[in-house]
Amino acid sequence: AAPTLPALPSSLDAELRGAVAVLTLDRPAKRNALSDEMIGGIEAFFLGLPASVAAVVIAAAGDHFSAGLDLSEMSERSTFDGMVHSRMWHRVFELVESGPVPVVAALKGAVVGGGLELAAAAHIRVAERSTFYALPEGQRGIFVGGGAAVRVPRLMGTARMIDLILTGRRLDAEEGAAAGLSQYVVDDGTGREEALALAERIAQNAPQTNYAVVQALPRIAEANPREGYLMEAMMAAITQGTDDAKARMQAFLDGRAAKVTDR
Ligand code: 1HE
Repeated sequence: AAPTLPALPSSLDAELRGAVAVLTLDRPAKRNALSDEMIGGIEAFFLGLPASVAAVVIAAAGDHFSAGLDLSEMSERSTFDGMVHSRMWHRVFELVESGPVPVVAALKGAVVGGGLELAAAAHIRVAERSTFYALPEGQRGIFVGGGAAVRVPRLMGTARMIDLILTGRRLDAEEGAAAGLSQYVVDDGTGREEALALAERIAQNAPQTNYAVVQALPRIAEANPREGYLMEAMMAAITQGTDDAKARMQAFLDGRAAKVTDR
């Protein structure tokens, strides 16, 4: 049977484009503010990815990637509910970061608060020039709760994150790229296509290499070097032992594979 994606709430849209699945935040009237419904839908999307999917793009409808947590859902929440809510976001964004395949986020406009937390869980961020980043939690009287305290310092360093949250200031696309928040800056209106092109290229990599990059590399980078080197050696051995790797290396030696200079 043809692969299908799970049913999603109307605030999200999903599309299969060959080996790439595109998830679109589709609540532009509310600047893609992340409601509980959307967080649940993101979870359903990642849990229901067909095995034929080798890479994911997260894009957004409208002018903004995401204005972060849906503040209209917050006022009724008790302290304990807040704890459970934050852990729900952690669970879902962990699926983004450590799911089966690489994820490319196409950013534009506001990438703010929880929107930056979602973006930070992706593996590659492509930012249109319109992108601006901010952590307005200081003005709202709250703290980050979707993993930013762990993931954002990894990208930009703790001091830069402290500056963002204490001052509430914005970084534009170029400043964000220089600080480590995105790996690419592209023209307005092209982010989704650029992210798709990257995802299509990623989908052509050997699955065992993509798996090692998503599952092992972040752990190795944070492990003690002694354990890190051992994990690296195990992943090197596992990947190179596959028939797929042997065939790809032979193809290069026979002059049938792309050279680095062809890319
Ligand atoms: C929202 C939200 C939201 C917009 N929750 N409804 N995030 C923030 O503090 C960011 C708050 N948002 C903004 O600063 C601005 O909306 C934007 C800069 C993103 C966009 O500005 P603009 O002028 O294009 O749109 P707008 O007129 O402000 O918003 C359009 C509508 O979206 C409006 O609703 P409407 O019914 O009056 O049309 C807004 O109320 C609504 N809207 N953002 C709910 N965030 C797990 S912890 C994570 C912690 C956080 O994420 S804190 C950061 C929250």
